[in-house]
Amino acid sequence: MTTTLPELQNWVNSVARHTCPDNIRWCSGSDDEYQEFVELMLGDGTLTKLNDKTYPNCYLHRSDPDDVARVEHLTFVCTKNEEDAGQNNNWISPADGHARMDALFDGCMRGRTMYVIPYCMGPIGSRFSRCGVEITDSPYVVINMKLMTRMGDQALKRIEKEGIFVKGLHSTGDLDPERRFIMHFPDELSIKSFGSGYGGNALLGKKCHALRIASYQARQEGWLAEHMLIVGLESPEGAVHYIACAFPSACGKTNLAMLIPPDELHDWKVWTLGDDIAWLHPDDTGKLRAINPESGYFGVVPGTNPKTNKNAYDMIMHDAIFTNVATTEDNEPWWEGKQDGKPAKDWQGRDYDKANGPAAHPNSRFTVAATNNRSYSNLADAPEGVPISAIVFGGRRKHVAPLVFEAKSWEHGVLVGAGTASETTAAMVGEVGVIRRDPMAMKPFCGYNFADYWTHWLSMRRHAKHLPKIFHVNWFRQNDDGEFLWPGFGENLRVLRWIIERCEHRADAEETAIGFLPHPADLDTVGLDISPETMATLTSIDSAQWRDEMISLGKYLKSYGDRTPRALLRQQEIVLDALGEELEKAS
Ligand code: GTP
Ligand code: SPV
Ligand code: MN
Repeated sequence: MTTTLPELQNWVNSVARHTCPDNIRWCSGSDDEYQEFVELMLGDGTLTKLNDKTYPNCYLHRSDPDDVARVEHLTFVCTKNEEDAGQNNNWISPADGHARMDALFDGCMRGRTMYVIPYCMGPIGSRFSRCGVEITDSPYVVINMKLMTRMGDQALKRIEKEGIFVKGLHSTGDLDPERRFIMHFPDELSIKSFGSGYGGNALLGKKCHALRIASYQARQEGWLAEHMLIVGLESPEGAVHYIACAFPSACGKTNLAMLIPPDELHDWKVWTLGDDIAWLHPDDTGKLRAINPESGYFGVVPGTNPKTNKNAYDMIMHDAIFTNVATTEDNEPWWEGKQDGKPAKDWQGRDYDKANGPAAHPNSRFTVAATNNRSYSNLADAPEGVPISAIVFGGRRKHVAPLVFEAKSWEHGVLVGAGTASETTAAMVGEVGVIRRDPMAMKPFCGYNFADYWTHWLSMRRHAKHLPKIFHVNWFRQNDDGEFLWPGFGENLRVLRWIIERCEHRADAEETAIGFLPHPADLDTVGLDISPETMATLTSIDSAQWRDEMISLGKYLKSYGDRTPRALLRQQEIVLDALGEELEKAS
């Protein structure tokens, strides 16, 4: 197979001349091809087969121990002007970026096969979908792309018809962290990634294309490409609301997207549209509609068990790829928080020894097709997407942030999003548990200057008349003993229910300086073992702490200089003034 599109053929030819592979393989995306690559990797040890009785068609991949997460310090956005990339990104000029990457790619595929993967982000027939072609020398990337995107023949047909595609060039190189870079050239719709085989570094359809490149295009075209799950919530009366939630990496998107209602809310239904990325477009009626550009999940494994998330637990028991989990004596996958079995070998294949740290890597992941998920929505393939009732921002905050609050307006909601802060997690290389600003959960993924991004968010007012309400949640509040105050997981539906009822103007709330908070009685806690004191803590704010929070946010926003939208600073001043009044009244 080759292609009828000269631009694609020429690009593949020129990459081949430059990287010197032994073979070129155009991927069709068929099941047979998937199996062929699995066999190839079982043969050379890239994959091992897991217990086929209990985990049919499941495979384990152990990555290089120095290649276990995204590398933000090695990720670049190469715009012509440095200011356009913004201080939120690493920058290097396109010419220098290409020169550096081309030197790395020179002859790097000698002795290897070069795979050409046409893919479509979003339903094949949707006008919102965008296509790309990833060239890689990693068959592991190919099988992951097969589970996570609509890839192969169908995508190639669309590319040949449209003539437009994102060019993604990837090589694992020698996995030397000193020779590892992920560079984006948004004006050329191209990506070059070298030296990593892991997740978002290597599966270029995901963060590189569907967030960094897409966010850049979305700004030019009047839509939003966001790090958000999309979930449908069906009430006992049969009304369905779709909400989109932006939480930073490893802060609960996958879990929320497929949550199982607690017994007390058993007559609610939850439908998963997406667990990581949403593309939001204003429609003709002035509403925002969302599609999930992906068709599979690359999810955090640790913590998954029948209690926290039975949907996820069950969906990874067949036809799944595990990366960097531990294994049991019976060759089943094992991870911290599994609540069953014990590890024999750790994620590096060593005999398990507590002294070596966790058995499964904290950023160990599963890859599955979305169709494995029992709660997968049949609207996930709808070309027009689903209408969004509420946008929810959130983070991992031990202190300060209450369980939930509602922004007072779209403009205030943009401030709430821009002000999101969260403790860092194992999803990226670096220290864990450090609070950092992660506006809209897009710090690692926004393909341009954050100040322009906030301006773009504010401008959605002009594109869409009936914008969703905006909320903020925090499932991760802790007491002094480091225990979570809120049970989380399925119980989060209680909070989502209040959010929906606010959208329907049916639920009560108290107005505070930072937004509307539920009174404890406004949240359904029937059957929950939670004290009134804890509920009071979760549903109130400390005005003095919030004043500090707002002052620091003001400094942060201003650090973006003249480009920071005045309207956003104005919102920050309004909240700060209101907090001042609250404090004065209290004293
Ligand atoms: P990325 O794939 O990195 O974008 O992560 P994500 O946002 O999808 O996070 P995910 O749902 O995989 O959750 C990450 C970790 O947080 C897992 O270990 C979960 O068990 C844990 N977690 C998720 N939801 C909750 C919750 O409501 N409460 C608590 N305490 N932990 C949670
Ligand atoms: C994230 O870090 O937000 C992920 C995992 O979803 S990765 O695909 O590696 O970016
Ligand atoms: Mn993510």
